[in-house]
Amino acid sequence: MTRLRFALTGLLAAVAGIAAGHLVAGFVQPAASPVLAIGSTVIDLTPQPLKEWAIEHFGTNDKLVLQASVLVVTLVLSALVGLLARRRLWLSVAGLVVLVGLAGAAALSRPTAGLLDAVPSVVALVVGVAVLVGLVRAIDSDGRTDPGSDASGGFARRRFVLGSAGVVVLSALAAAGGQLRAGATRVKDIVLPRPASPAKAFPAGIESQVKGISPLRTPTEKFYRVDTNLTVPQVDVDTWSLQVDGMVERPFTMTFAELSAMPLIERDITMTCVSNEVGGGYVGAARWLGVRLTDVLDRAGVKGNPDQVFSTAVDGFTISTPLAVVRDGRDAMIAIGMNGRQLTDVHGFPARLITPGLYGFVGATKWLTKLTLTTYAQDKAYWTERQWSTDAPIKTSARIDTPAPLSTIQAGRVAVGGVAWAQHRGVGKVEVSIDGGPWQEARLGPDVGLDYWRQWYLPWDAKTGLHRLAVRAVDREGQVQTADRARPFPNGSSGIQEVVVTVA
Ligand SMILES: Nc1nc2c(c(=O)[nH]1)N[C@H]1C(S)=C(S)[C@@H](COP(=O)(O)O)O[C@H]1N2
Ligand SMILES: [Mo]
Repeated sequence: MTRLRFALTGLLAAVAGIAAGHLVAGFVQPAASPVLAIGSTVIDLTPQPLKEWAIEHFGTNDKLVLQASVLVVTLVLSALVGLLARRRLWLSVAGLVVLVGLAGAAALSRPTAGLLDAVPSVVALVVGVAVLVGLVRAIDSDGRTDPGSDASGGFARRRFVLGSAGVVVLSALAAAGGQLRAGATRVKDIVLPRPASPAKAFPAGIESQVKGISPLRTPTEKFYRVDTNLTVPQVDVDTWSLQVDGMVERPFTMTFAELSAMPLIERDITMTCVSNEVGGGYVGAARWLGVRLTDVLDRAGVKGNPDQVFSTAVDGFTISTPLAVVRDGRDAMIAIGMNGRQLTDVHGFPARLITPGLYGFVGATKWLTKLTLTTYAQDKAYWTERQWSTDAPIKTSARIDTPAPLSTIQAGRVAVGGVAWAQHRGVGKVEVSIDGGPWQEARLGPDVGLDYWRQWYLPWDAKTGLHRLAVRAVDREGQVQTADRARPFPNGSSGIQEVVVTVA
């Protein structure tokens, strides 16, 4: 019984420490909250195959699963730390110091960490030790009382139970307070200037005719999100700046007002994540407003022979983009608007890169704050250090949105439909094969340009039974989407999506 109480004591000390740390982090630095700091470090250290496995199996929930796992492991360890107090209290306190020390080290090892990032861990330690010592005293006073004198034993037990309950309640309040506070710093509303070079008029998509097909433009709140961040950076646009340095004639720094006063272009561009599996959902199409990346680089003037644009986010995350690609005439931009509004915090407010034709991890830096002209030999970006490709054009791919995989549909005339993309080459045609039969040309939705996806559908007389639908795209240069299967690592998945449906 006392063993259980010691374990519980360790657990409660950790809960109280984590909650207090989370509360303080809400005020000083949300990302330095103990569990988040450890989680972020785990993300950075996770070996490639495990990362892929997690993204594949948990999808957008991978962050939640990670945080829950960190929490569970921490609680188990802290219960063990609590048990140490049966022998010696100082042993237990030392255990707690080690646990919290790891969180503090994790917080301080973030690329942009300052001393302030240690504060949540220090608070966590003080509160954790206080709870540990307090509850151990309560257990001890229970043990010391005369077994015959029920009254004082009951009193000590009550003290332990009440103390524990108090810790639980206060911790819940502190954790909730930290959460509220971290979410309360919202990004500021700004008015975007009009583009000097507006996008062409946007056509109506065919989603109103073909039920279940992706809309031609992805609403911002439905747009996929992929990044390494456990807390979304909340950037203050008034103090934000963009620094341009490295192999340039005239390094400079500019404010958001200066950036948005440059000539703006507006373009419809489809983004894809390299982690997208064939048929997957890490792809979205939006209208972006921004400054041509070459305009900004020209202002600094290229010096020597740099081969990459090395971009840095406010949290220290980095991305490499081949300079030759940026300068080949495509609409690579520093975007400040998405779908007619300022960027949302999850999509990189106040400014991000968009490079049409490249996967996001080599051209779409969110929360951008620095552009460095350099060489691949000199500087390695986050994913380059993890052995992903530096040259990563988006592979041609087609996706079936309807009918859904393994669904049961009514016999009769139905539409097989979806979207296909071959950014910067353009979708030439889309073909569907039913039950391994010949490739039949699908009808295409409106053309929004080379960098945008294309909706497609094929009317189909569905007959009762089990059927296998496959789709592939052909780009405008006549290149057929490859049937060779590849995993996302190191430069994007490939293969042909097949969907099995039952026709009743
Ligand atoms: N700062 C930062 N920018 C980032 C990332 C990141 O982890 N951190 N991930 C990249 C990846 S892998 C992709 S696919 C795109 C996704 O952009 P989205 O979340 O707006 O869809 O952002 C890119 N930019
Ligand atoms: Mo990505």
